[in-house]
Amino acid sequence: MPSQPIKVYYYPVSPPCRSVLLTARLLGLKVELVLINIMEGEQKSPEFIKMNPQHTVPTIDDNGFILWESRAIMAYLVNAYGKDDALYPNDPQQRAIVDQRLYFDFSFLQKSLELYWPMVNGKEYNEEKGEKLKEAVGWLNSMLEGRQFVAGDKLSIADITTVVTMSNLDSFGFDYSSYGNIKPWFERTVKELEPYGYVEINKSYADKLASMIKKE
Ligand SMILES: N[C@@H](CCC(=O)N[C@@H](CS)C(=O)NCC(=O)O)C(=O)O
Repeated sequence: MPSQPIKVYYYPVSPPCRSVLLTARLLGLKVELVLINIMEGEQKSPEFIKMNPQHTVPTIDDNGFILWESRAIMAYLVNAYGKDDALYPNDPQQRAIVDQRLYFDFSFLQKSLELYWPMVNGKEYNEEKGEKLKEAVGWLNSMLEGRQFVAGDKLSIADITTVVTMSNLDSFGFDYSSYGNIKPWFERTVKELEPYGYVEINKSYADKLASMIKKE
């Protein structure tokens, strides 16, 4: 365990922040939360830029070790503090599948925010982006064939990022009922994460993000 609590610079509505907080909870890590109100531009302060020139949350400070990019942070936390490698396996091939799912979520599924975020600012639903998203959700559905979790039979950090993305979609009203493998995986993953603050850390803020869109 770290000698001092790890500082997590975060904004609660931010999906990647939610993924990091869920991972920290699963690992039983003590964290010191530092709220950065990105809606007020606090991430552009000289102090924050000095630490993270890319000015993004989440960013962590683990006793002087600074890291940003949620998926890199999640992998680091498991590598450094996991009691075992269950969430991010050491086996090269198993880890490669987890990495593939992490990159898939980052490159395709999570792009869904490019569909929904402009709607917060009053833009129309974009059909072309909507079709691309449906295709990506279809790929996720195929990857889940014969698997309990996205990368195999155990929960991994790839399930955490993916469930955060998919919960946003769920709250936005995306209908994934026709993708037969997704609902059971989603429910299974939520059940695993519920004892670790799933509703408080993730679901409530996915709903909040969606309400920002519906308000427009
Ligand atoms: N790929 C990054 C995305 C980080 C990111 O873009 N965070 C947003 C909030 S969701 C942010 O900090 N925006 C403020 C800014 O870019 O100035 C991750 O997964 O950590």
